[in-house]
Amino acid sequence: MGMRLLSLLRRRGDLYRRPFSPLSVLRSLVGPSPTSLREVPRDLGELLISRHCNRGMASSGAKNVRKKEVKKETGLGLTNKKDENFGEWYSEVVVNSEMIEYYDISGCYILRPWTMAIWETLQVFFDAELKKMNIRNAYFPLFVTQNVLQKEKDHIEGFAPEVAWVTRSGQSDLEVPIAIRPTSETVMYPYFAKWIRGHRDLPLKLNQWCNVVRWEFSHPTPFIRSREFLWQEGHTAFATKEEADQEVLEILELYRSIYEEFLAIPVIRGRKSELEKFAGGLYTTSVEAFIPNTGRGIQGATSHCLGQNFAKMFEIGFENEKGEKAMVWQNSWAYSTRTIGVMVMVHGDDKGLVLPPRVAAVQVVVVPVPYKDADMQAIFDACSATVQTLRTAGLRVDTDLRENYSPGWKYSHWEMKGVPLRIEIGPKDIANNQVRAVRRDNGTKMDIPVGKLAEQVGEVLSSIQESLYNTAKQKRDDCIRVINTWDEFIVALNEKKMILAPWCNEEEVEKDVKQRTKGELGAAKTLCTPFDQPRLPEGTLCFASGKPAKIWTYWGRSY
Ligand code: 87F
Repeated sequence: MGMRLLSLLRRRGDLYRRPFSPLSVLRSLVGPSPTSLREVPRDLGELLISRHCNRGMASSGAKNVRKKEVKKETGLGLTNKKDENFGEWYSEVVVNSEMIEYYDISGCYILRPWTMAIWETLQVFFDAELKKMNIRNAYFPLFVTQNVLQKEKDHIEGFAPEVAWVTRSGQSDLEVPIAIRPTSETVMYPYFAKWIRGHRDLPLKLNQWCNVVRWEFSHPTPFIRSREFLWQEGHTAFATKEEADQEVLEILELYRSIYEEFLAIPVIRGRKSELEKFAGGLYTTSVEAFIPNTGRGIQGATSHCLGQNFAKMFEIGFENEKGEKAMVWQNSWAYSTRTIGVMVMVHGDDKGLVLPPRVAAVQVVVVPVPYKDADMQAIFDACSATVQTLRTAGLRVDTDLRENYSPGWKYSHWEMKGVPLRIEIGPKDIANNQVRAVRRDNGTKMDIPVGKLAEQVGEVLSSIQESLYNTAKQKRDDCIRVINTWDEFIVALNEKKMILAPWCNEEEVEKDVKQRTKGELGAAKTLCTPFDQPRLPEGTLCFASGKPAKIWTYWGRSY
């Protein structure tokens, strides 16, 4: 295990270190005794600890000590199965894993520390990459006046119902209502116009990390469709279209990294159709993921070239090197907390969340497994030493020494929270100078010699990261259908597939496909035209119009 792999899995800061809890209670209940080897199956561990507690308490003679009794496994598992009731399963997972708490305003959710740790990991990566590109952070206000917002009225029109307004302060109505930003073009661009004068002021490349509000009316879903969400929005201005074009793709590549390298989710990079692009821009590129269980595509992040549309609207002009007046070329791009929802949907299973090691707040959890007559002090010492060794190697490790929960309960708890690797330490492990490691993704168990802890745990985490990606890619690829005719298209759509089809690239035809596939589950639309285009044999016809096909495009239902 090279340092490279370790540093890949390392997260900046040690947010999740906790001091060890006092062991005295358990120690006094179980008492030091000669090590008994693992003669009892691990699953019985919790029964044993429960018995020990009772015995210890009985001998202590104090009635109120009984309260320390080990909790039974109640209410820990999921009641819904991923393959049977996906929507309910998802809601249950995000809550039971302690990522989300529901809030009393529909479409608004509390993002708990388990979620924020993931968001912060993505932020640290992306922010560092932006700095390499000389893109600087700024912060613009949350509010925007009606006047400025409407400056953009051509494209805002379609979005207008989603804009939330502040109309009152205390008991008095505001003279003019103030909008809450749904995105910040109108907030920022008047100042771009002010700050950009000559070619020396270009490029102007800003990013902001913030929240935005879109008052959605369709069914809210944590992370995926919420009325307030966190994102970064990048807004840049260049002297030339070439520079803008290049940045669009550089940013898209970072979005690909976030999905594929951090969240272990395969995505397709491509261009949006005219109908699906950001109406205010010139062209839109995106990374598209797919959720096999629902058969829906999901736009993972977008990187737009705005062309000169906004420059004209907001009069963002400059004097070029020849002393002539020119308009800037602009881009805007964003990814949001939706990324985390996609991760839950793609990797989660019937035991709960499954976290890719690179984003997990806790990559390894160490659980002591007390057995009858075991030397508890030795077990706890081994747990502490394991934590120490792995933390020194740069991994994010926690230990669960709570004395009022059984090992079995802890296993379920950390499985629900998706911790990639569990290390169990019992008497037999101590006798053999090893630990038992259990993978969250596939349940594989292995014994790791103490002397090779850092090295082997690092390797296992890398292997989990890789295998999550490969499994997700296999499942995604199994859902892709390449079709040529309308009949094949309908069959594939009914089978909830992501469909790669030869298309004439005409807006009217896409509208027609939408119309013809309208139904309870929603209409089919284009997801993207992949940059990676298969060969299009001469004479290939559009699956929907029968006209000559120009491109291969992904179609499907989507979020
Ligand atoms: C909702 C209400 C008002 C999306 C909205 O993608 C306006 C809008 O402009 C709106 N929903 N959009 C498009 C956002 C475009 C663009 N903004 C900067 C991005 C990336 C970040």
